[in-house]
Amino acid sequence: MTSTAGYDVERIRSQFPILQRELKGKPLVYFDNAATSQKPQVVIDALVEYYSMYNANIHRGIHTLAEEATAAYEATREAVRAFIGAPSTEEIIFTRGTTEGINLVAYSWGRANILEGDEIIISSLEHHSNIVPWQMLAAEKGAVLKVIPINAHGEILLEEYYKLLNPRTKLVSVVHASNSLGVINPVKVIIDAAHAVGAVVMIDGAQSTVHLDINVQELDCDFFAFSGHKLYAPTGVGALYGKRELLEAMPPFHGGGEMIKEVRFDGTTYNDLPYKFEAGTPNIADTVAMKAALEFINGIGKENIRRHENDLLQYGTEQLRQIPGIQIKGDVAEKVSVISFVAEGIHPQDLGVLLDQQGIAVRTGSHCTMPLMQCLNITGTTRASFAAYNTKEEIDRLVAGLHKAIKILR
Ligand code: 7TS
Repeated sequence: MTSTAGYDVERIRSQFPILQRELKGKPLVYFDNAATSQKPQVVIDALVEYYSMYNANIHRGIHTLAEEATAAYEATREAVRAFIGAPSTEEIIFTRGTTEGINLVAYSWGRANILEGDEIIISSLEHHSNIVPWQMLAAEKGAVLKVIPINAHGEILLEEYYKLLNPRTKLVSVVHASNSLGVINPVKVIIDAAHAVGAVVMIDGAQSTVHLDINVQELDCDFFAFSGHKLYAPTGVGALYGKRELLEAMPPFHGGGEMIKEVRFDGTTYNDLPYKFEAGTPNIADTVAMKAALEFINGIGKENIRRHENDLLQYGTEQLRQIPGIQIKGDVAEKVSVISFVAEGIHPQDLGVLLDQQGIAVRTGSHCTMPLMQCLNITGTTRASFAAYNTKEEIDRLVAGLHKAIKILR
């Protein structure tokens, strides 16, 4: 057994049906967890149970099934609140994921608060979903989008960030942990400095929420978005946290049922938080199952998972550093369990295809961070990202697979 003392990785693996699968005649090695994680049986069961036992539309029916579905949906809201340390469930809005959470803020808060000449700051590390909504907003409003530079390791240059801040800065939106490199940003420092000039701060927690302890009150961020599917929950569900006073002052994002108190042809009054931002029938089943995913993580203990993932990260980094011609990008101390690398003279996609032929799933390309790739002067990387169920044996298979692929491609 190669797992960290007390961490029963085989027991954890046995809860993920997909890990029994063979790919190209070999046991699947799934190292694309930063894109989406696999789902444990408890999450799959929660979906089946919902549809088998209490499928109904929520918040509207007075019949038993509707009450049960509503209770389960709202129980997830409480589980999310606790998971990210938010003060109240009114401040937790269910979304389709991080992308929708950021767009909600850009459309609702942004269009109400950003004026011509105002400045929005993002970082060089952002995923496209934390770039494009702000570009669209800036273009519409005549606002200015500024970008915090990074060094060659992918670390934010804080001194340069401080120089960008000024009284015209209205919003700072940065990623907590980079999906492409794994680098963890010093978000607390970034948030405090933004607040000092009166700016609002949004944190993209897509990659951090599964790996790091999140407490939005300690961070003091104004908005925080994450996706369920990266933390063992189904696709199509996530959450946005926002500070109550901001959410209350914001206009709705989508109009429709559920988000209203009263509708008349001569005017409509909007519902209270969080329903004001949840128009229409939501993704009930996947939201209900997200609670099972959060309980799965809490059951193992985030700290235990983190220790295990850090072991994998350290082991994998040491192994990959020994392969001639391989260079790790974002090779810094403060990282989540992502190893992104380039192999001299080899296109990442070719490497990905040859690894796939050996049953190893990695992600290749720009990882939806094209501007970051431009900053690093590369077109893309090969990325291996680890989850609670990965093992050192799997990393050994990656290393062997890389040797084999490099021999073929060189
Ligand atoms: N922000 C970051 C940092 C991300 O990693 C992702 C998805 C998103 C936002 C968007 O999340 P979504 O759930 O709304 O799509 N990242 C990746 C990835 O690295 N590979 O595939 C998706």
